[in-house]
Amino acid sequence: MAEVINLSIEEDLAIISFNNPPVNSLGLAVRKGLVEALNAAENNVNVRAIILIGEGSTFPAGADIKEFGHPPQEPHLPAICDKIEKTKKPVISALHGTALGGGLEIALSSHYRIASEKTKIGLPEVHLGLLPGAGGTQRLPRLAGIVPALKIMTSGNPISSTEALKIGIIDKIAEDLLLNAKSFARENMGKNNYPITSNIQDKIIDSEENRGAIKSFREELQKKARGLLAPQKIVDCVEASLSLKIEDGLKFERNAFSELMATKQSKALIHAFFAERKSAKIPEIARATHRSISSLGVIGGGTMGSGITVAALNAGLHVKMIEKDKDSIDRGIRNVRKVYERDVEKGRMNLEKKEKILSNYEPSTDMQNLSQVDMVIEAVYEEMEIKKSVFRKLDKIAKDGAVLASNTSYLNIDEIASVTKRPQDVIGLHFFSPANIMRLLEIVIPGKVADDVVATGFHLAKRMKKVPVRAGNCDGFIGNRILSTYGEAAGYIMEDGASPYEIDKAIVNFGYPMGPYQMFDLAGGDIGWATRKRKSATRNPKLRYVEISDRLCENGWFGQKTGRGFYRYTEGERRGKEDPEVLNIIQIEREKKGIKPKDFSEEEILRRYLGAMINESAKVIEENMALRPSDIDVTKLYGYGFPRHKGGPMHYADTYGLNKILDDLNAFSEEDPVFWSPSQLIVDLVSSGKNFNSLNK
Ligand code: 3H9
Repeated sequence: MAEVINLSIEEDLAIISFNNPPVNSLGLAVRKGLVEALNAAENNVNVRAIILIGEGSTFPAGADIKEFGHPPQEPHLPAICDKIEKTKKPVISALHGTALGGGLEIALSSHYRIASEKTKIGLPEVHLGLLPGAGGTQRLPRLAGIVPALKIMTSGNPISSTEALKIGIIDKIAEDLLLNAKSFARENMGKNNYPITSNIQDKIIDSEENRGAIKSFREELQKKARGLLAPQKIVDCVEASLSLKIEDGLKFERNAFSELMATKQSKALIHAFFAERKSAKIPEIARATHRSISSLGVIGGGTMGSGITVAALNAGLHVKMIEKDKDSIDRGIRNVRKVYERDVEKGRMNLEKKEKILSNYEPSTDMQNLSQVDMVIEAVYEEMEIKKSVFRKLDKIAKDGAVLASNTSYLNIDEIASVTKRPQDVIGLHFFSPANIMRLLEIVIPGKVADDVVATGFHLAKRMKKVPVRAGNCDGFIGNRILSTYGEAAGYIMEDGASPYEIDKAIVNFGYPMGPYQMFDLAGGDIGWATRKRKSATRNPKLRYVEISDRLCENGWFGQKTGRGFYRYTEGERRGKEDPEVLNIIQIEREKKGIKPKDFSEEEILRRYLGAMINESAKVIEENMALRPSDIDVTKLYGYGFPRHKGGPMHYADTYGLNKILDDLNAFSEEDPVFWSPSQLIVDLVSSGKNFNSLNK
C-alpha cells in the first residue's frame, strides 16, 4: 500500500509529499508520517532545506474532519506546526489546489510559501463551527495583518494566490511548483535568518487602529452571524494575539478550539458538511453510468426557466430556450441577459466572458429545435394539463435517449410520464427560485425511470454546482410536503392564540432568516391560495383547516407585492409593520370557531412548529420518499432556511431527544389525533433506543 507521506532526498533537499487522497487531509497516519519524515530530514546532514508538497490534486485541505468527535491522538497538529517552525533548516511549503485549514496552518508555520496561480488559500474552520486550531489565529494576523486575517477566518472563504501574495501570506506565485520550490529552497538555504512567522511583530501591534478593527468586526458579526459562537471566538483569539506572546496566544487558541469542538453548533455544522456530500450517493449511480449531456432544451422563459437556463449556461452547456410566442421569448431573453448584465456591472464577469457564455444560448419559439438536444427541462406553468400537453409534444420531437425532465414543485411525475411512450426517460427536477442561485435540487424518481436517467440528473446537478437530493414521487416531494405540514401547525398555533408576529419572532430567534408569515408575504399569498382552492375537493375533511390566510387573500392582501399581507408595507420598504386589522381578522376567525385564545411561550411555539416538521419528516422516511434522514436535513438547510448551525430537523431532533419529541406528539395528539399522530418510525426508534442518525449509516 502506498505511504500517506513520502520522503525523497534529492542532493541537499528533502521533499516531503502528502499522499492521502482525495484531499490529503491530515489524519493520524499522515501526522505520524510527517513527524517521522521531518525528523529524518532534520537528522540527515546532507539536507539543507525541506519542501512540503501535496501529491494528487491538492496541498492538504485541512485536518481529517472524520476524526472530530473522537479522542484526539498524538502527534497533534499544533505541535507539528510548532516543530516545523522551529526546524533548523528552512521549510518551504509549495501549495496547489486548496490549501485550507490545518493544511494552510502547516504552510503558515513553514518559513516560505509558494503557490501556483490557481491555488485557493483559506481557513474555513468557521463553517464547521470551529476556529483554526493549529496556530492559524496567531500566525495569520502576524503575516497578513489583523483586518485581512479576521476577514479570512470569520468568512471562511478562500482567497486567490494573487490576493495572498498581495497581503504577504505567500512569497511567490509559480507554475511548475516543484521545480520552483527547489530553486526557491536553494536560493534561501544556508541563510540563518529565514523568516519565522511567530517572530513577526510589525503587523500585529497593539494599536488603537487594530483595537478599533476588532471592535467593529465583533459588532458586525453579532448581526451577520447572529447566534454563532465560532466567529466571536475567532475575534477573541485575534484580540489575544495583540497582547499575548506567541506561546500564550497559541494556548489561548487551543482552549478556544477545544471549547468550540464541544459545542452543539460544531457538531451540527460537521453533520451538515457530511450530509451534503452523502446526498449525492444513491443506488442508481452504483448501478448505472449517466448519459452524456452537452446540449439542453429549456421550455419556458419565466423566472424558473430563465434561472435554469443561466445555471445550465454557467455549467458550460449549450441551451435552447423555447417559448410559445415572440413576446414570451423576448421576456425570457431579457430575463437571461439581465443576470449577466448585472454580473458585469458588479465586476463579477467581464464582457468577453459574458458574450462567450451567451453565444451558447439559443432562444426560439419553435419546439422542433429540440429534436437533437440531449436533455429537455420543462419549466412551464404549474398545471398538470399544461405539463402533459408539453410532454405529449416532446415525446414526438425529442430524439431517442434524450432525458425529459419536468421542473415541478409538487405535481405527480408518473402522471406526466404516462403521456409519453418513454416513461423510462422521464424524471422530475425541482429547482428552487432563483434557480441560478439556490443550490438545492430535488431529483424526483417516478416509478418507471431508468437508472441511467437518474444518474444523469445527479450528474447535471454536479455540473450546475447544485446539492442534489433524491426524492420520492409524493405530493410536494420532500421539501414542500414537510413545509405544508409545519405551515399548517403554524396556522393552528395562530388560531389558538399566538399572533403571526409572535410566531415569526420565535422562528427567527431559533435561527431562521425569517418566520413563516414573513415568508408568506415575500412569496405572495396568492400562490398558496390557488393551491388550497385546487386541493379543497380532496382535502381530508377530518383535518383541521384554518381560514385566516384565505380571509387575507380575499381582501387582495397577497403580501409585499400588494403592500399588505400579514404585515403592512410602506412603499420601498421590505420590512413590514404589524397590522392590527390582521389581528382583528384572526380574532373574528377564532370567535367563529369558539376558540378562546391562550398564551404561547416561544418554547411552546417551537415545540409545535418543529414537532410537526420532524413528525412529517419521519413519515417521509417511513414511506421511502427520502433515502435517509440526512437527506431531509440537506433539503431543509439548502431550500428552506433551516439554521445550518442546528444541523437540519433530523439532526436537531436527535440532539433535542427523540423521546421528548414523541412525548410532545403524544400530548398534542390528545387535542387533535388526526394531525398530530406520531409517525411509526419515531415510535419504533424511541422504543429501540435509536435515533435518526442510526439510519444514516
Ligand atoms: C481543520 O483543519 C482544523 C484545524 O484548524 C485544527 C486541527 C487541530 N476531512 O468536498 P468534496 C472528503 S478543520 C475529511 O466532495 P470537492 C469529503 O467528505 C478542516 N474528509 O470535493 C469527500 O468524501 P466522499 C478545515 C474530507 O473537490 C471527499 O473528501 N478544512 C475533508 O468538491 C471529496 O470532497 C475544511 O473545512 C476533510 N478535511 O472540494 C475543508 N475534506 O468522497 C473541507 C473533504 O467520501 N473540504 N473531505 O464524499 C472542502 O471544503 C472540500 O472538500 C474541498 C474539495 C474544497 C477541499
